[in-house]
Amino acid sequence: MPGSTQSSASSPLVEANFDGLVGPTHNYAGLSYGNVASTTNTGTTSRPRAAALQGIAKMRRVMALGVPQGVLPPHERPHLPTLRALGFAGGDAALLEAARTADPNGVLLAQVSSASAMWTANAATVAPSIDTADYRTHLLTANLVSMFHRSIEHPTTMRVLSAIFANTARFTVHPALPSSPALGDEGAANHTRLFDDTSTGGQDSPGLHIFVYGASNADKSAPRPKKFPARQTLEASRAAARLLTLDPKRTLFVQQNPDAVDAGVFHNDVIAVGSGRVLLYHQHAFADERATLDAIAALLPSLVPVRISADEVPLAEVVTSYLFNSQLLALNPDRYTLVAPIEAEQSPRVKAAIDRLLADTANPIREVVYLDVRESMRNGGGPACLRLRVPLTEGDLKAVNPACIMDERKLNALEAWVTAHYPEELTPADLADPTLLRESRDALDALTRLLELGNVYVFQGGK
Ligand code: SUG
Repeated sequence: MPGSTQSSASSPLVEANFDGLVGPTHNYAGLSYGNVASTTNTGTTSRPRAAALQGIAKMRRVMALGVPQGVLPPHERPHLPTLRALGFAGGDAALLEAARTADPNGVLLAQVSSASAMWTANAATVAPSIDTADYRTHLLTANLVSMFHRSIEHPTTMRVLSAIFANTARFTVHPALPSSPALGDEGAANHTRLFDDTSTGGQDSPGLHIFVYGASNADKSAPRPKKFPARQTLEASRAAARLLTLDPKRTLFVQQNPDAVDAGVFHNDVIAVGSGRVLLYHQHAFADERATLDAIAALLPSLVPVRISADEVPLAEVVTSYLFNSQLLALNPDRYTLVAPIEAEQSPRVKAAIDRLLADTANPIREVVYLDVRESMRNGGGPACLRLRVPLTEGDLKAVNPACIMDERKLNALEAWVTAHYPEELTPADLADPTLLRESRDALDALTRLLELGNVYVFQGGK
């Protein structure tokens, strides 16, 4: 294979998870139209320190289950380069004051202050070396154009990913697609890689890549959501598959159910999760359930579909419980683990559905772990939103910036760093305070040294 750097034949993949660290400006500003939790909690008081510690506790728990655990840093917020790009001028404090005065409702300041980079399932779409034309791991940075506060993430995400996956013989990090609504791309939240883990190949098996889009930009006559935005376009998904150099014969493009988008399912990972040979999904996940399942089974005969019907869990409760935003860990072909938000345990109907599927030996999901990521959940981000899955060979894993791969000592150091730097509480009104900006910069400066990232932020001179 031209450009091949390694043989994939005898190198089993291990799925590493890169969790986003919640940033010090974590707040509830109601910025995401179509995301029910974000809208419901607008203007309420957030707890950045607790949010970051909940995220670290999740990493610790998942790491203990045997998953290599990486971390992606928060972005610099408030993002003053965006205010300058919008014509505001002056020093730091003057810029914040000008933004506050220009928009007394505080929306602009909230948009440049959101800690939304924590949801790293939206950072990029990933294809492991075993599936790509040049046997490199490819990562396509997501443009996140649908929401202004998220559309400013991709330049920093690109720099961060390039600093972590810096070995160009093994990794290719692609810049985001052009920032047009025609090419709205929300990353791995709308992409699932399945593989046959029962064959002798096990984790060596090539993947089947399922891209789920909200609407086609080109085909305006096709069904589309009527109320809320379809954040992922078919055209963006197709471009992603090309850039990741995937085999078209092992790639599927599937439309999300437009009614589910209108019920608050703004990403596919709010209504389906797949891993190994298992696809856990809701009856209303896809525009055409039968055709989707048939297409997947044709390419992956060992597929185990695990269906939850609307009778068992209605769509509204899918959205409030985030049952499908669980992490599904295929660590052992006979024993999968579901890492679910505690909100799923607290809903009697959802808990009963989980208990039913754990008892059903027709699927390999045997265990559930409920975790508290409530601060993130209140903005519509569950356990699965908080992590980017990166399947790596042993050699790939060794080539990742080691300071970003966690162990107990590094997680302890991160906890101490959060406790030293993060505010306990924040309201949207606090975002104009220059002290918060200063303290956030100090925190990120210290973090880039802990994670050995170099100068990835603009305030540090990063470009
Ligand atoms: O893009 N919420 C994020 C949540 C992203 C969840 N990610 C996945 N499903 N993979 C979003 O809507 C809310 C910010 C606010 O309102 O303050 C926000 O951006």
